[in-house]
Amino acid sequence: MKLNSVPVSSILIVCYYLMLSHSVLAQNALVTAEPRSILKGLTESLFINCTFNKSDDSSLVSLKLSRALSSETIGQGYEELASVNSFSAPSLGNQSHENFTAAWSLTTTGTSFLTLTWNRSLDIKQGAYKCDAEVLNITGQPYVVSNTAYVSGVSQESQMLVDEILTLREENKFRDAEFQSFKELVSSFIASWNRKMNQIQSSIFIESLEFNGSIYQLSRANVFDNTGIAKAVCEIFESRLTEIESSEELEFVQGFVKNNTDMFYSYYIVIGGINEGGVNGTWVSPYSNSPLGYLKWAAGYPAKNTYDTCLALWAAVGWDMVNVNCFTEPVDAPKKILCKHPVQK
Ligand SMILES: *[C@@H]1O[C@H](CO)[C@@H](O)[C@H](O)[C@H]1NC(C)=O
Ligand SMILES: *[C@@H]1O[C@H](CO)[C@@H](O)[C@H](O)[C@H]1NC(C)=O
Ligand SMILES: *[C@@H]1O[C@H](CO)[C@@H](O)[C@H](O)[C@H]1NC(C)=O
Ligand SMILES: *[C@@H]1O[C@H](CO)[C@@H](O)[C@H](O)[C@H]1NC(C)=O
Ligand SMILES: *[C@@H]1O[C@H](CO)[C@@H](O)[C@H](O)[C@H]1NC(C)=O
Ligand SMILES: *[C@@H]1O[C@H](CO)[C@@H](O)[C@H](O)[C@H]1NC(C)=O
Ligand SMILES: *[C@@H]1O[C@H](CO)[C@@H](O)[C@H](O)[C@H]1NC(C)=O
Ligand SMILES: *[C@@H]1O[C@H](CO)[C@@H](O)[C@H](O)[C@H]1NC(C)=O
Ligand SMILES: CC(=O)N[C@H]1CO[C@H](CO)[C@@H](O)[C@@H]1O
Repeated sequence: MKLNSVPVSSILIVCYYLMLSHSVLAQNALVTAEPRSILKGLTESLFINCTFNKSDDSSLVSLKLSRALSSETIGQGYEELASVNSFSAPSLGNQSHENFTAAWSLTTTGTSFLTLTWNRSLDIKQGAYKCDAEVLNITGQPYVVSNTAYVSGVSQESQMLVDEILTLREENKFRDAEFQSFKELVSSFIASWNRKMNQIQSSIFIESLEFNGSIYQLSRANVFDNTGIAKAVCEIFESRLTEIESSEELEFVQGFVKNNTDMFYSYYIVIGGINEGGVNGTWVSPYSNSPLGYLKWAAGYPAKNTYDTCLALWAAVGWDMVNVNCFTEPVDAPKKILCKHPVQK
């Protein structure tokens, strides 16, 4: 009996170990941006740190940082900014075009990093900054783990305030000392505001990776509310209730919600779309009021029920679209909302 139980438990331990190390690995590459929001003309430095923590079953070959500047170029590819590897000299390819300073450390144990710092406000750019760690796993197979940090502008109102200050300086209405202190006041106000918003945002939402120039935000809490409230919650974070525009987008969103909901509940994820014309009415955008361009109903939907005027993705039908009564919530089918946030303004 004892002899028999040994191999079984060893196999379980090995399986557990492989599962564990596999799931840890995906999170081993991280990229952080400081600050995450920039004020054009006022923010004076941008710090991007791409890090990789070694795990027992992998070794790091290289770290690379690249950037997609705008929503037009995101998806069409990233421009490499710098890379370092364990075999040859670092490639700081675009340093002369970019005015960044680089620092790095590649270690065989612990944390490796590649950081880039821009220290002039003119050189700082919004965009998606991607960190790629090329890794060899225990069997010597190479693969790449990636993560992306988004550096965005501030709200239009905040930027208008900044532009106003910069204009006043141009017009010499400010003495230099006055300008400096005003600038510091505004910068620190906006920075602390942004920090708060970022904290609130990450406690309210799970964020997706970028798809076609946007990220998606899935509410952590289950909401018991209607499309109007869902819209308002998205709006606070300068997002919109997700309107799905293509089958590719639906597939991405389905993958994201699948990855971030547990299997014990038959969740409804409320997305953008309303039907005010009764059971035979047209499904329209809650923003433009024009008919939705893309719909993928689950079999048997839309249900002909006067109260089911809210559009959702439903776990029980493979996350296809259903119409649902937004004002009631069966215990086993809680509702969440999905907002969509452009990476770039
Ligand atoms: C790497 O390890 C350090 C120290 O334990 C930790 O602070 C950091 O968050 C880790 N980074 C990643 C990407 O896991
Ligand atoms: C980048 O982040 C890592 C992990 O948090 C840290 O060890 C490293 O010192 C950072 N690099 C710089 C230049 O601050
Ligand atoms: C780099 O900075 C210098 C001044 O420090 C500036 O003259 C030059 O135009 C900058 N290069 C780029 C590509 O922005
Ligand atoms: C800022 O960048 C310039 C040009 O790259 C460099 O000469 C200067 O030392 C940097 N200053 C700081 C504080 O890093
Ligand atoms: C190593 O990577 C290859 C290719 O991704 C994969 O097929 C293999 O299962 C990995 N081995 C381990 C032990 O993770
Ligand atoms: C990407 O976004 C554009 C602009 O919103 C849209 O027209 C296009 O259909 C989207 N592409 C996909 C594959 O979803
Ligand atoms: C969902 O998880 C799988 C497996 O980890 C991953 O390949 C996929 O990119 C994830 N999808 C999204 C949209 O995050
Ligand atoms: C909806 O359309 C069907 C089929 O055209 C019709 O029989 C039904 O009476 C309509 N219902 C309403 C409430 O207009
Ligand atoms: C190696 C590399 O990425 N070079 C790029 C540096 O920047 C210029 C201008 O932004 C690009 O044209 C190069 O392709």
